Amino acid sequence: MSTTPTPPSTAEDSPLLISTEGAVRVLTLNRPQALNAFTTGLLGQLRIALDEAAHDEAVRAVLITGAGRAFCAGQDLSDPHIKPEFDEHAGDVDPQRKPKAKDIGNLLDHYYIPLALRLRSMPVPTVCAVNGVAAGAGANFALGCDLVLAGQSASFIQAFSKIGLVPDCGGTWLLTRLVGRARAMQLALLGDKLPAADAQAWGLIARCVADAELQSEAMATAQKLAKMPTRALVQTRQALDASMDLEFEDALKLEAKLQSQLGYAHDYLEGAAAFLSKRAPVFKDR
Ligand code: T3D
Repeated sequence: MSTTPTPPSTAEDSPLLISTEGAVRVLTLNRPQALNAFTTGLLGQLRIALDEAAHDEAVRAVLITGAGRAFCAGQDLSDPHIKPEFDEHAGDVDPQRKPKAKDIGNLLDHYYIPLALRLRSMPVPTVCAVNGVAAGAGANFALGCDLVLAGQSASFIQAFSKIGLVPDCGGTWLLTRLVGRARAMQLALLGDKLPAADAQAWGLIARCVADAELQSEAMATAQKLAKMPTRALVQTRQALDASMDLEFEDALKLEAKLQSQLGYAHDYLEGAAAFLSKRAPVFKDR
């Protein structure tokens, strides 16, 4: 299985559209004919695009959304690249070798895990605008973002159980932390559709908004974050994630360690000075 992703393109027919609005990098999943389902090509392009945003000092927030009526239907179940190596290179292999079953773990190792880790370690805040159904890995990729907004007609489906799989792309970790074990089990076992309004009520996502306002609200949120002290926002993500596995005293110590680092940074000095002189701060740390 190849691990070298194709470079992203801004061509209209590219599976990933990339644009920039001010300091916000916008990534749009663009396979509407298949509800933006992930192919290995799209997964690779997404990872490269996130890498590029991470390394571009001018980018201070990332906004992710989908083209068409869906956000993402998860793994493209017809993607030829996920068929076994034996099938793809039938002429090259030992004819005595027996075909092995498709190793989905391999797909996760090479594509989903690097993508989920890249998303969760972004040096800038991430916003997801869930514009329609988010199923399987598509749901969990969305939930891996820092702030998730969804249109009222959007929904979340842990589709894995319906095809004999466990939640992946971080789903087991994310769901239990976001909604607790009982609701995580309900979502993961039954694989039923959870409407966006319920997702908000359950604490799975930050906000459910009117469909017509989703993109403008998400962009406004991303632009707001882009003007804020980026390093502090990212360390807040790290501290909140770490807190789930820490004793109270250890969480206090982690907070002190992070404040110690941030207290010497430009943004704290700027933030405090701006407050005292009653002017708007200009943050620049990343
Ligand atoms: O190899 C592995 O499996 C690795 C696993 C990785 C993790 C996963 O993500 S596993 C979960 C994979 N996703 C699913 O199981 C979801 C499958 N899709 C659905 O259940 C439904 O499509 C939705 C509930 C998401 C939406 O339903 P609906 O009625 O609004 O749309 P539809 O008619 O089902 O789909 C529209 C088209 O998109 C259709 O194509 P067509 O008939 O118009 O040519 C459908 O086949 C296509 N589509 C939808 N989901 C996928 C897909 N094509 C490929 N892969 C998909 N996941």
